[in-house]
Amino acid sequence: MSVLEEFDHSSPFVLYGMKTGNCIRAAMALEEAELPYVVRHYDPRAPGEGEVEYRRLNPTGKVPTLIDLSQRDDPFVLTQSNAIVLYAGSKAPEKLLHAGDARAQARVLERFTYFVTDVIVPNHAGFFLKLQGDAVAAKVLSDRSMAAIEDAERFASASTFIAGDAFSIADIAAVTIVSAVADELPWDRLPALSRWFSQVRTRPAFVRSTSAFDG
Ligand SMILES: N[C@@H](CCC(=O)N[C@@H](CS)C(=O)NCC(=O)O)C(=O)O
Repeated sequence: MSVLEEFDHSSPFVLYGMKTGNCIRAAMALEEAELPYVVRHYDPRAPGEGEVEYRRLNPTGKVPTLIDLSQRDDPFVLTQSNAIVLYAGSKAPEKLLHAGDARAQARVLERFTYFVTDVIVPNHAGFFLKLQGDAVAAKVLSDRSMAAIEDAERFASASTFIAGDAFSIADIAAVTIVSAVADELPWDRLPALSRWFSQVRTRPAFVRSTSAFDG
């Protein structure tokens, strides 16, 4: 029996992960898109007996991994937290992608990719360099990531949310990475971003996603 055949299909989505920013980002997207999912806790650093099975789903051994069982005979496995965010967005396009208005949707993708490429990527790369003991290179990347977050003050100054006056996947990418570095940001110089951050963190989807991997 394959790994996918073991699921009971009682919930259309299964999200493997643990309490990390990448996994919370994926969970928040499912919550915002109102896609019913169950969580399967998986810690890549202590995978235990489930590792072989898990790597059949995700050969990298990393989390998160999403399984879409909504087409009973054609399950779909998706890795990469930001791909999961986009996939969830595609299930609720008017709500999360501002679909129907080409310019508004392009703005969502612009701001989403801003946070992915200019904030999340250097943050993660800096984290791994620090683990390798290269503090100087780690700081270069961390500083770039933090500067990009500070520059997002102009997004929050111009509109209620990161990509306009309605919530979108850009806010999901942004709030999860800003939460991870919130203690290091100069909030007194970021009044609009501070207002946005407080607002998005009170969303039920954010609250539920941060506790999705507890227990
Ligand atoms: N780019 C991937 C990164 C996935 C990733 O590195 N996940 C971490 C946890 S947040 C992990 O599984 N680390 C274990 C490892 O690197 O072996 C994503 O966004 O999903």
